[in-house]
Amino acid sequence: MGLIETKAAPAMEAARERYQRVLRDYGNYPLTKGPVLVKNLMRGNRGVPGGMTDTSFVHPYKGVQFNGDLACDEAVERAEIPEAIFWYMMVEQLPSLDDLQAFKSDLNARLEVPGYAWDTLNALPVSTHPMTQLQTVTNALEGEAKFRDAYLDGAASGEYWKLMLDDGLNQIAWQHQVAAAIYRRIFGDGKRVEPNPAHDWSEQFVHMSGAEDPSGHLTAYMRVYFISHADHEATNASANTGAIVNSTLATIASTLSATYNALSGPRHGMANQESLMLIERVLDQYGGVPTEAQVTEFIDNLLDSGGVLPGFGHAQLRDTDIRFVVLTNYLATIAEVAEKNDIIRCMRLIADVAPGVLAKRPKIANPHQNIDFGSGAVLSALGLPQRNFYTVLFCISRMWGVIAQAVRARGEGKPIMRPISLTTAMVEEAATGGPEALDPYFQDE
Ligand code: NMX
Ligand code: MLT
Repeated sequence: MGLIETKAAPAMEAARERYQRVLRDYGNYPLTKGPVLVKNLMRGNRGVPGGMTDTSFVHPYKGVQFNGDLACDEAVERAEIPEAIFWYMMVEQLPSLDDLQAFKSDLNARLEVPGYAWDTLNALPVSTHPMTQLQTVTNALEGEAKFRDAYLDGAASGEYWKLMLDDGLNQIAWQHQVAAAIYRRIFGDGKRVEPNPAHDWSEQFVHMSGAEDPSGHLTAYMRVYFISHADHEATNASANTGAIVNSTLATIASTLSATYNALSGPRHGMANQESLMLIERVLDQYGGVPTEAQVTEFIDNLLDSGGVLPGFGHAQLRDTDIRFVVLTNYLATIAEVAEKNDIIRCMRLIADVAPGVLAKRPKIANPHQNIDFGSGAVLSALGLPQRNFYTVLFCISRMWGVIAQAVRARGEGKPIMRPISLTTAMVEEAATGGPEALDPYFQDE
């Protein structure tokens, strides 16, 4: 039993007891002030509580709060590395230096990636999108799941979280290696670089990717990046997908692969790639950093032609994403370079101008920047301009939260996720005949 399992065990036991008690004592209490309206359902369940996790909450104005109390900026300051945030989500306390050292050693002992993962990767054409390469190798690693064998051997349900944690720690030790190998395959000389156990996880990633980082700024930024993207409550599209898949008792590898598939869409994790593409398009169209009037004109034209401005808007947030602020604040450490960098100058200009332009379109609920508008621009300024790789970085960040959520869900004894769905005719029936018209379709509790 590793230290994180020992330390997480009391938190997990308390979480299970609390989960069962809340269900038992409050199961029949109403959860929301008003009824769920037809438009809630028809607009992607917006505003409807659709999941439950204690690893983080997303406040509409303040943004993500790990374990419901540690804001993103504080998390970056106090945890410093994603390993510590994972520990926080699992153990409910930040690790001591000794805890962290033991945790790093545990991860380092798992660094050997099964050889067939590399064979699987190398079987794909180099031209395959980096996200597809990541999803494919992650899915292939399913074969390593200790949970699956133990389950088939009749493991007790109380043991599930430990098995999922064990598999999850293996994935943590492998995923940055897979991502770095994909990067080198597509953008480098194709040779893999071994991880250095003396490094932390983020340092290992930068080292293995072969990216130039003589100043250490890229590594420092990656730590901030990985923490900022690590978790965003249970119901964003990727975490929700992962939670559903894991609730079927599928393996952590399948859970991650499904999570990554959800992240691959441009309304979600691919918006970071699209944001940088947009900035480059603006620079190209105006022959350099445009004026405010030109940015306004560009956005108006984009929206008038039915386009979407990537990196703006959010399904839950209603103000500038704290993660955008945290990531772009990093530019202060490379202020001189940033001032002269056209991508950064253009990103900042659009970030200033766009909210006013978007706010004139009342249908857009949140005209502010989200994490994706800044994350890639900073990466490009730090020497990582390969934008179709950016969603891979989002994936190996989100991995930390999805594993923590899955382990906790199994520890709490949550059941398979299975909400009811309605036909359009039923929605019309409820709207015209009152909600009781749907009674025959609901199961008895
Ligand atoms: N540019 C243009 N139109 C927008 C934008 C935007 N940035 N954001 C919302 N709208 C539109 C949206 O398409 C919808 O139009 P319609 O009714 O014609 O379908 C209308 O405004 C209402 O949408 P909202 O209720 O404001 O947003 P919703 O909760 O449905 O969607 C996003 C949230 C994030 C999908 C949406 O804001 C968007 O597409 N943003 C751009 C893509 C992006 O940045 N995604 C990344 C999100 C963060 N992440 O990391 O995943
Ligand atoms: C995320 O980090 O998952 C995105 O901001 C999307 C979301 O929360 O809905």
